[in-house]
Amino acid sequence: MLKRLQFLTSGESHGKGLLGILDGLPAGVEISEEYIDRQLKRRQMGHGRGGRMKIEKDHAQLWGGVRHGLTLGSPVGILIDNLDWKNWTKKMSVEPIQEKVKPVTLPRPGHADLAGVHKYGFGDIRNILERSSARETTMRVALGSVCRKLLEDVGIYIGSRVVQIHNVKDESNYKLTPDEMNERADISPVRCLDDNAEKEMINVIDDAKKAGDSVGGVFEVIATGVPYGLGSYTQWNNKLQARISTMMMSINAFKGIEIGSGFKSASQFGSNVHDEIGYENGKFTRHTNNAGGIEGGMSNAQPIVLWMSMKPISTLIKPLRSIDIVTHEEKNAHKERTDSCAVPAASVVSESMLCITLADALLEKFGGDSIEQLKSHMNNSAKY
Ligand code: EPS
Repeated sequence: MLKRLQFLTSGESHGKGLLGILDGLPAGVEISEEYIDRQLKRRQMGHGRGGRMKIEKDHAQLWGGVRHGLTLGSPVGILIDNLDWKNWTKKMSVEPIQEKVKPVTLPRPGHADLAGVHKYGFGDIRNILERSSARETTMRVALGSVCRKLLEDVGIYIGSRVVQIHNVKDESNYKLTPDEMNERADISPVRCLDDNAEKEMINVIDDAKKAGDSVGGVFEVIATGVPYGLGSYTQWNNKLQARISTMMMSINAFKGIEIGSGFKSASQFGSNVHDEIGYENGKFTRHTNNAGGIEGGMSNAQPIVLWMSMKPISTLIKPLRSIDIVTHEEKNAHKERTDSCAVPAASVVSESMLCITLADALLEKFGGDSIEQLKSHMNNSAKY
């Protein structure tokens, strides 16, 4: 559903590292490894992460598309080494090896394992789980950061906060800019803005961890500074909410997305749902933002507001029942190092996917081979 940008990632969770290419960006966007690393660090944090995040110190190496700190308009290439690779050189060797490596044969309910072995005809679930691991989202954050920089250059900002973990909710309402939201969320171990809810969220994660279990949750993602008219009502695949949803629902373990008042609006009268229009200082305004910044498949210059739900991670320390794919014996599912909760990290991944989607829709509407051209096109025709 991307119209102007393209991106691909490659790499296994315990392979040498991750590779990413982002094509279609204009020239002249100021970007550095340090800027990308700041976002990568945000993804590595969060109470409930497992041992892997103690091993990794994710660092983006810019391999192409950037010269003297500015994008060239050519594909941006990024490499991120897996520091854990040194412990997996045999099990994950690219070359054939003499030594026998014990295959993984006990599929984890909820993961890609069982459908994956049937689809590809593998006898070793490791061939599935390495790529279906959420390790891949590291590269999405790296590529998304380059888009984030472009958006910031034209006044579009993206932030997020955790709203719920398991059955603990933060029900407060906040009126914060995305930067203010991230500033507060990033110092919370669960990216939650309410101190009481934060404590309870930490407890619920600790309890799950002790029980060898996992928990999911809900988070909010917002974008401000978006002008009128990204996306279009003219064709199904032009609609902005469809483009955002495709990108969001491609993130591991994501189970649902709500836009604006989302599912809640189903039980309301239309008169309570639609955002009345006002006019102040030469601009149309809205009394509310239940639409979450999108009407008729287009941005309407109000903040874009999304709520996303993530299921509990399916790799469990206390595994569920499963069947061996070779012997068909009933046994417990495969145990692999895991996180008891990755909701805070997922909120950062989600921000990054929104950055790519909005940068794409912005470039589609305003065009430009350089950031200067994009800015000048926006100065001429963007409406807020
Ligand atoms: C992850 C890396 C993985 C897991 C986690 C997310 O590393 P490892 O498998 O070496 O511990 O910690 O992925 C899963 C739990 C999963 O089921 O895919 C990461 O970098 O975010």
